[in-house]
Amino acid sequence: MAAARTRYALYYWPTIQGRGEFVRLALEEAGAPYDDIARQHGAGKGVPAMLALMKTARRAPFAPPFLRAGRSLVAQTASILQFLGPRLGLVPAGEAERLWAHQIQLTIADFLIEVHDTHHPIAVSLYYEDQRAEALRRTGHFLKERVPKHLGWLEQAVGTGRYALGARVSYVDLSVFQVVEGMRYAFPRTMKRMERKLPRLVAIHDRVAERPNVAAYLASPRRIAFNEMGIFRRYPELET
Ligand SMILES: N[C@@H](CCC(=O)N[C@@H](CS)C(=O)NCC(=O)O)C(=O)O
Repeated sequence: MAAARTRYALYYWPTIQGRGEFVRLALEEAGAPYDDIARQHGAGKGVPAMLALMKTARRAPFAPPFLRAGRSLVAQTASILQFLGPRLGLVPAGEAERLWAHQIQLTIADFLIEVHDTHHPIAVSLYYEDQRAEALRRTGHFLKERVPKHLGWLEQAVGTGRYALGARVSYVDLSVFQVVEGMRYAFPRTMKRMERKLPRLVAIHDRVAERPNVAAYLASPRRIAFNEMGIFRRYPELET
């Protein structure tokens, strides 16, 4: 496969895990060569380069993350993973399996919007501090109604095998890992309560964390720590 020699360029914000992390995890697990453009070239140069591409590229993306692979420029996290999956050996070969993987990833994307809206329920242009009352109200509903529904669905979606799509790891498993990590960071009390009901997600999380390439990545400076600029934020006052 010519694709095996491709050097990828990831375009994403340099100071957060965010949605870019789902792509980073796939590249890291596969040991694929890539440049994390905004991080490697610094916010002063890398971010302007990223924003410029959003203006000038043919079929310009709406928002990061996006990935350059040769002449292809792919945006939307789930589409990037759909594109990378076969190239990196991170999805099974069958059409039905690939559609299922994509469906799960799109549902995770929906969940991420809801996670984001807990701290930005009114407008992305406002600071969290300017929408705290609404954030509190929204998070209450999110934790009580949406987290059990989403994570309960994901728990059964990943099946009973070693990994979500069977014996071999796929990008879905890496995303499950990231969702569990993120939720533990943002809502530790809720997760402590809920994890009893999510044994398969926790098992996949643990298996992914132990994979050599992932473990090396997590221990490296390439893994940005969770913080209060990303999607998963810890505001203890929201988790009442
Ligand atoms: N559906 C897109 C969402 C992309 C997105 O919302 N990116 C954020 C960062 S995680 C962003 O920079 N958005 C800018 C904007 O919406 O104006 C995906 O899953 O990749």
